[in-house]
This record gives sequence, C-alpha cells and structure tokens, in this order.
Amino acid sequence: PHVHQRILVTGGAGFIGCNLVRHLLDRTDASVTVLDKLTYAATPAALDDLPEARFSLVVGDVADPTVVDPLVADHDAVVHLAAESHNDNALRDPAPFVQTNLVGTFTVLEAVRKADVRLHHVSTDEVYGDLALDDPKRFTEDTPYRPSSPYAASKAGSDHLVRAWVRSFGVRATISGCSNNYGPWQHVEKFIPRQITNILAGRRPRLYGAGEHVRDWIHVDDHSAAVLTILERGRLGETYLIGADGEHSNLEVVRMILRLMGRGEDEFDHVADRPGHDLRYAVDAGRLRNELGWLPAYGDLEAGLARTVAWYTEHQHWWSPEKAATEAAYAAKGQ
Ligand code: NAD
Ligand code: TDX
Repeated sequence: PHVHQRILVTGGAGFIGCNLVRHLLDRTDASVTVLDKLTYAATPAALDDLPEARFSLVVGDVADPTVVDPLVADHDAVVHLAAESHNDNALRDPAPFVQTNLVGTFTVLEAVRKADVRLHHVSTDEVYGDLALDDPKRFTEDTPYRPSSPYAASKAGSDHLVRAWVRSFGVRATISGCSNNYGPWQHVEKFIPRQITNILAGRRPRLYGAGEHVRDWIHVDDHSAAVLTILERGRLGETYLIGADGEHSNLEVVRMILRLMGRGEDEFDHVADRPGHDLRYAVDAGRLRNELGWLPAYGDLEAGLARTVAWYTEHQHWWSPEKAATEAAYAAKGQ
C-alpha cells in the first residue's frame, strides 16, 4: 500500500468529510488538513475535539488557486470532497454547483498537476442517471454517463476533468462513485435526517410523490473505509464504485424510521415530487470487493438507522438551529 503522511481533505467540514477525517486519524498515522469554505453545509463542530498535533482546519475556497496551490504542494495526497451536494438546492440555484463542483475540481487538478501530488476524487453514482425499478442490472464502472440533474451533471463533469488530467497530464488520480450515504452529522436538508428530525420536532415525515423511488443506502463509515482503501491500494487512473447492497424505496425507509421511533407506519405526508426525480440508483461494487478486498462493516439499513436515530436524538442542540430555515425553504416549494 501507498502510505501518505500528510493528507489534505477538501470539504472536510461537511457530512462525509468530517466522518472521513476521524477515520483517517483513527486508522493511519497521517496528519490531516481540512480545506473548507464553511458554507451552510459545513459542520465545524464535528472537528472540535481532534488532536491538534495531527489536525488543522484551513478556511478557504477550493476554487481559489492562491489558497489551493501552496496547500496542495505541502501535502502528499489530496482527497477531494468539497462540493455543493444537495439536489433540491441545485434546482433552486445551480450556479454554486457549477462554480464549486467544476471550477473547484479544475483548481484542484491544476494544483496536483503542478506539485505532482496523488489525488482521490470523491464522486457519486448519480453520474450514471437512473435505472428502471425492474432493471436486473446495477451501475458498474462501465455504465455510460447519463446525469439527469444539475448536481449530477456538475459531478459528472468533474469526473471527466479528472480522467482527462490523468490521461493528458499523467496526474496520479483515482475516482470513487458512492451510493447514498447516511449517518451522524448529515445536514437536515437530506432525506433521512430530515425525516428523523421532523419526528423529533413534532412534524410529520415528508415523502416526495408516491415514494416508489429507490436509493442504495450505505453507512458513511463504510464509505470512509472504502476511500482509504482506494487511496492506499487503488490502481491509478481507475474508478471504483462504492455500495453496500442497500436498496430500499423511500416509502420503506420512511416506514422503517417511523417504526424505530415508535410511531404508526402511516404517520407521514406525501408532498410535491422533485422535478426530474431519478427513479432508482443501484451500485455493483464488485470491482472494489474483488480487487481491493473492501467489505462493508454495517449490516442492514435498519440496524444503522437505529443508531442514526439515537445520534440525532442526542444531538438536537447541533441540528435544531438549522431546522426552521431548512423547512421554510422546503415549504416554499410545497415540500
Ligand atoms: P456536504 O454538503 O455535507 O459537505 C460539503 C462540504 O464542502 C461542506 O463542508 C462545505 O462547506 C464544503 N464546500 C462547499 N463549497 C466549497 C468551496 N467552494 N470551497 C471549499 N469548501 C467548500 O456534502 P457531503 O454529503 O459530505 O458530500 C461530500 C462529497 O461526497 C461531495 O463531493 C459529494 O458529491 C460526494 N458524495 C456524497 C454522497 C452522499 O450521499 N452525501 C454520495 C456520494 C458522493
Ligand atoms: O424530504 C424529502 N423527501 C423525499 O422523499 C427529501 C429531502 C428527499 N426525498 C427523496 C428524494 C430522493 O429520492 O429521498 C431520496 C433521497 O434524497 P436526498 O437525501 O436529497 O438524496 P439524493 O438526491 O438521492 O442524493 C444523495 O445521494 C447521492 C446526496 O444528496 C448526493 O450528494 C449524493 O451524490
């Protein structure tokens, strides 16, 4: 394996980033620097208690080369997560998605090219578009790119930039495409935390449309372990899909949450559907399992959800300041 001593994590104050930083500090001897703009989505509180000798936070924009170039040159690997990440926000205003996800990735690529630093680019299964409910096939690394939404298109474009920099400039990079994550520190705008915190706040869960849409859920710690595996042992230039065979319809997930929280299965509301809503995501992580030996540690979604419900119940002080504004933005769209 390639062992890295100084790892730069862009977007490390976000949901996946803050969980990944803990994983890197626990499982390696590396020191970790986070570069994060601290947008509305950041959760710097999650980084508060990290060891000062091995961790630092730099506040800055990943699309600003005057910040990114010297920082990258001072590290021996970059894990790039900084992005605008929420589909519903992209439907309200796509501009920051193009700026951060495309120009930001371009900026990181130019920096790693100049300094010859190893890059791992964190991407999503949404770049492949969606599948029919009854399609026996799942996404693989060979599935053609067919993004549907502004968010997915910006991530697809960022993947293409990485591949072009690998081929044209010999940049040492890998890409991962992960399915839907859940776990601690996820913003209350996202599906699972929104429903848990709705119930905790005395509101009802909100299901888009009929809820037949399927997502492939993975616990964020399993994602972190996969990213570290690819960073240390992935083949340069390669893409690896990350998923844990966690397909469930949104209706099933809402009912699971209601059950776990002691409510009736039908105590939710149907609300306006998302325009262009992708029907189904499903990931075949065979390459990652077979080539690199990664396996998810979390079993079924229900067990992971029970722990996540407990976490949000204990961290009301963290999420409640964001809750009212998030719900107001949804209400304005009939959601
Ligand atoms: P998030 O929105 O919780 O966090 C994103 C972080 O990036 C925030 O801390 C934010 O402040 C930072 N950021 C945004 N714009 C920035 C900029 N211009 N410069 C510096 N920092 C900036 O997102 P997340 O869910 O943790 O996702 C992280 C990454 O993983 C993204 O690249 C996303 O596309 C990818 N991903 C997410 C999922 C998922 O289910 N959440 C699945 C697959 C891939
Ligand atoms: O209130 C809701 N009700 C609802 O039914 C919300 C917020 C969502 N939904 C539905 C829409 C989706 O079918 O739940 C599903 C999941 O929605 P999100 O949490 O918004 O996730 P999704 O759009 O699938 O994208 C996520 O997975 C891929 C992440 O936000 C992306 O960053 C990642 O790339």
